[in-house]
Amino acid sequence: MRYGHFDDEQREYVIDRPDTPLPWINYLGTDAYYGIVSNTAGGYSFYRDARLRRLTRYRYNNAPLDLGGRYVYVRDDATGDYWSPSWQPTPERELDDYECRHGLSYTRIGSARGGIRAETLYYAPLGETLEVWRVRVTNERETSAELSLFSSIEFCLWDAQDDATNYQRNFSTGQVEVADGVIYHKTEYRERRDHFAYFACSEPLSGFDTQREAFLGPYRGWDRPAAVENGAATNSIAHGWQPIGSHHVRLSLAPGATREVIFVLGYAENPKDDKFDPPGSQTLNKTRVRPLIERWLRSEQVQMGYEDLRAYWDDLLGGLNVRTPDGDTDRMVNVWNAYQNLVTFNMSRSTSFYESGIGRGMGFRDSNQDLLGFVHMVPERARERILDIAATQKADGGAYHQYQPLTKRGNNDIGDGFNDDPLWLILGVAAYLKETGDHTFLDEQVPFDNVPGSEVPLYEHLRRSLKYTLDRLGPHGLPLIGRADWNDCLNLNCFSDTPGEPFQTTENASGGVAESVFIAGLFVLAAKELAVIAGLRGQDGEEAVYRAAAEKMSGTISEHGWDGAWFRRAYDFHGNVIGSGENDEGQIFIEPQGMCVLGGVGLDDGLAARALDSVAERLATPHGIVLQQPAYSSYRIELGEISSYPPGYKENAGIFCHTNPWIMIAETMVGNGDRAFDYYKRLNPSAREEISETHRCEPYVYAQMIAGRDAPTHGEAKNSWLSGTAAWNYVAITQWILGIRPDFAGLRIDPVLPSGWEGFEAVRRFRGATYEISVRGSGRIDHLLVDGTRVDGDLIPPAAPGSVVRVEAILA
Ligand code: BGC
Ligand code: IFM
Repeated sequence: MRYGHFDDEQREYVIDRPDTPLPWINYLGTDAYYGIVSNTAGGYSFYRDARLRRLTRYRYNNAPLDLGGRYVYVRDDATGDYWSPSWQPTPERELDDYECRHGLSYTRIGSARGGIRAETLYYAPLGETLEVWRVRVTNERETSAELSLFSSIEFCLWDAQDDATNYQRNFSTGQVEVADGVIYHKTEYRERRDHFAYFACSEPLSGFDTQREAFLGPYRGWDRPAAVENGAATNSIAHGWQPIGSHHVRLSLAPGATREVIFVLGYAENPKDDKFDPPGSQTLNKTRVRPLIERWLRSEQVQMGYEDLRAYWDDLLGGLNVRTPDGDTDRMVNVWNAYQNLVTFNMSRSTSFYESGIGRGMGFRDSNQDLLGFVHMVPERARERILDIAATQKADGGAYHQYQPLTKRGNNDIGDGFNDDPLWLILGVAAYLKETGDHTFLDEQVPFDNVPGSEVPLYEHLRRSLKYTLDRLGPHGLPLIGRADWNDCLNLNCFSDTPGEPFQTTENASGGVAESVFIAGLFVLAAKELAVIAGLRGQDGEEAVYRAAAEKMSGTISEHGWDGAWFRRAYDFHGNVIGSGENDEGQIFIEPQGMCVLGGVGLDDGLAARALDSVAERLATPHGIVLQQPAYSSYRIELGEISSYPPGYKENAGIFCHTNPWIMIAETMVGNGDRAFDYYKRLNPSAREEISETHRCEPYVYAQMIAGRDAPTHGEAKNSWLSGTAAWNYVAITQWILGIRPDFAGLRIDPVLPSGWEGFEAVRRFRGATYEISVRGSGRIDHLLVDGTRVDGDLIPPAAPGSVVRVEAILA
């Protein structure tokens, strides 16, 4: 069952009923001002930091779900009937029709009731720290209509964590000011004088409200605000309690007439030496923002801003466009997967329907992987991101697990000891180099732990990343896992002497001897990449050392990491094997099967193919590949958080979508295009649209997790949007199945297609040139025709920037 459809031409997902199984959200903003918006206008806005600069309030895990947002109410002043065109927060008021269009950084929600149609376009203009709501109201009746329109938002008192907990203080701090129809939210302004919010309307007001209780009425909810019911705002001024913003506008509409009303919600920051607002003045000087507000309340400006936003996305999505025999592939690659990659870049793991905006770290590991999905669209931003990440690395090569987006400093709360972290930096940098060819990047001076004076070339950071692993090998010669590796919940050095006690991260977690086969595979991959990089820098001695280290680790994996039919997962604190036929549960894990093969382990001796067969036999389900089997049926202190999840969820045998593309890529490496593509389609959100009542999350983006076969809700997705799943699925389909793969020496075309395909077309921007690619035939690459000239193999050397290159790839 579907709840909408894709409008491929407009690049919109069109939701045609409001009661989606879960809120289906979208993102506003592209740079500093951001928001989430659901299909019923739920959500909130913030400036840069979703915790410290939250503009509007949102209550997570509310009942009903997703209540609180950017609501508009329409009231028929002749009858007193009122409703919200976005369905929420007045779901009892039936709509005659409804449509929500989520586009790229904008959302439009509209509906009709009793012959009055209202539609709101929400977006945040490029380069501004504000959002606009353009409401269009049309009278579709044969008689004229006297209407009232009410806007509404609830202000957050900036720090979202404090806002949700510190009522003894916060019920007394709220302050607003209303001038010329603009509502200013100035809580915190008394002491800081450096930021405030404004909420403005294009039309003359009949009234306004800024105190929630005055607007809603005592003990009433957003479903029946007293001001709306009475058809009259109360001109309330908030003193403490819950400041809100609501404008009341009256509209008189002749039959067939449409009126446009624009609302602008924005954030303003005063410079330190502000001449407008000297300390001591209690009235906000509006001089700075007035002209900006005037500009964005104008219809032509709003239209222009919308067109600019569309052009911005045209340009970004121009990095890669494909036309294949499969519509779900085209739609995800060309629009939605690429869009999700950039959203993930902007948000990291901060803000979604599942991420509350309060846990503020940017992951060292996560950010390096996110980069794989957007480096071709915004290479210069990827460059900046890598420098930020690398500057948090410690001198011993170790990493803080997270860093803060505002200060860009390592985060001490979570600390370090996730021993896979440093290796991801090598993969992130390699991806940037392959995309751009910008090898001077490696000479960029980057500090350790942001300590001034500790700067060394970025290349030195990569060396230390590798050394970090080599300095930490365990009893089998495999890398020590530390607190955890990619699988945050595999806490093998966590134990308790008291049976039945909840797991804890012990003091000696990073000192324990548990080892990870996954990190071993990742090491082989990273060491090989660094060897190539060293070679390109003319450091041949080092190149040989890294190759030898990769080979040695490969050997160790074959010796101690092979279980007979698949790769083992780990050894625990006590030296017991994990992910082996010897175990009663958790016999086979997906991660090492993917990562060892990505590192090239077992490609020559058949182990890789055997491991992948085991994945197909033991882990694959129609909804994707589960993380491990059999699921842990009870909590096991010696394994940590993984077994705290009920069977089939999250790391305990859920379909952890992030890992599936590793298997897809591995399948292409052993030449199995059918299996690779089959796995790809099992997860492809567009291909799952048909089963939306089972999948439940948005059909236009990937979710982190789909419940595994041990779960009663097998097939149900959770945690959509912010996950490494987006980047890796994009890499799997574009670089390995379609095979358009940037490499150090140029662009490779090496498809491993499902049988039945006879090629596809693609346009790829690469290092400033445009490649128009046409792949023909089936089988593996035989030769290329580059502008008509035959090239044996799969590598197109980089062309002059600005040129357009015609490439025919002949498979045989
Ligand atoms: C949490 C896990 C969660 C993982 C991914 C970890 O830090 O402990 O519960 O699955 O992050 O979000
Ligand atoms: O690898 C992690 C990631 O860093 C955060 N989300 C969960 C994954 C698996 O535990």
